[in-house]
Amino acid sequence: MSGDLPATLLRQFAAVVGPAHVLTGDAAAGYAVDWTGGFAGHAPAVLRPRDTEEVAALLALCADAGVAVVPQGGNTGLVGGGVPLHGEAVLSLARLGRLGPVDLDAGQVSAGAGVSLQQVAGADPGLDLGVFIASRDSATVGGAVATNAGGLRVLRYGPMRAQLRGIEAVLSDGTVLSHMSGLVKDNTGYDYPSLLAGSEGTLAAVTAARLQLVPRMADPVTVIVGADGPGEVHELARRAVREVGGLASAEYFTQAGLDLLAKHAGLPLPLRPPTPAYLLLEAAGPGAAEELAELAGDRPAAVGTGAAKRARLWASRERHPEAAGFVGVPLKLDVSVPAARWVRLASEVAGVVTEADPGALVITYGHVADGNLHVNVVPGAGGADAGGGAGDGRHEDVVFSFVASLGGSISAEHGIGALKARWLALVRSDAERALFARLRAAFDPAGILNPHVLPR
Ligand code: 2HG
Ligand code: ZN
Repeated sequence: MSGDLPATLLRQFAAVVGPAHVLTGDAAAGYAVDWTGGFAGHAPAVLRPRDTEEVAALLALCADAGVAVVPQGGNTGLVGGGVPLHGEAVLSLARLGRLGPVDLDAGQVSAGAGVSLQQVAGADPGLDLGVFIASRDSATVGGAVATNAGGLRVLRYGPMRAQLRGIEAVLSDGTVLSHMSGLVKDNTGYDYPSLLAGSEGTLAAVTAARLQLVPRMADPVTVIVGADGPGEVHELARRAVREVGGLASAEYFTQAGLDLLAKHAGLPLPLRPPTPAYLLLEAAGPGAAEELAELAGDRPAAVGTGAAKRARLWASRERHPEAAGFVGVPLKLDVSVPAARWVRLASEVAGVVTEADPGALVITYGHVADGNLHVNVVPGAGGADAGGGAGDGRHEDVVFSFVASLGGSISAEHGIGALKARWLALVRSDAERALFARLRAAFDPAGILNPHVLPR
């Protein structure tokens, strides 16, 4: 299939990165499908530069030739934003793996786009990365910035955008932008690093980031509390945010997800007897254990201090993204609503889906203190959204309309990607989308960067 691009262009790519790093045919196939298997495309070439200069040279060639490009990091995205669904070339940033020395004065580190989040987290024994996601071993800095990744500690440290103290990125014409000095106070014009966070590869290819690190939690305590439903979970989480000083996580999941994980992955249940809903809390610092115990009161609870026990408790929550996948190819809907409406969302969304598709399986879980819920849907027979959203779209329609009616967002942390582009107008006005398109034209006049996500 390398015939999709002219042989002369492939030779020019090879002259930049070396022939071993221009992949075509079978060698390119793994870069064209996402983790869920729901988004599968075709890449006429996968380009694997090793540094910023090579990225710049490749993008300039693509812009001249009018070749569309999808930047790709660890390929752990869930909305089809990092795979070539329309025959784009893939620009893999995975080889940009240079990691810091840690600047202990500032508590910061500079990391190449291809460095994994786990490598950043491990850069210094006393420091940690504030963004903590289940895919941290594969997810990379470039992708996490481009999608503004959230995860399990947002209530404490914010999403990836909040860790950014600088960025290096390449525009589609090959211009290198670099603002990596890591200044905390720097009011010298537009904060374009912040704009690139969450831009999903449409404005520039992120090649490196300057990241603020946070103090590593000392002796964290994890507790899973059993609850009768989302209302009790929300009430407890709200109290935890106010009463537990060192709180880092407040995570929701249900027995329905645990049952699938027990059946298909042999995961042990965290509490016996099981309860309908669960809240996982994690906190550190003086008094954390006592404050968590006080909060749990006489509810059923499991407590863990120490890495092995905590990991066992976390598995109940962290493995939830796999649960629906044991039954079919899941649609991954990631939504948020104002805090006061989260209980309605968590209680009613499954019914909203099954009213539209009575055979659908719905598994919900998420980051309760952020108003964020993950709605994983396996369509019933005949209701499949082949290609993760390219089908009839009725599941997205009903969930996103419900969320919009609650004043929420159709993407809390995963992005718009290919999955949600059709529904953006539910939550962003004509004026906003027109501004998005103008920003995009200013950054990428050639229109080659991830053309099929976000409005043009
Ligand atoms: C999580 O919170 C991730 O586990 C993934 O955001 C959610 O797979 C999903 O839908
Ligand atoms: Zn999440």
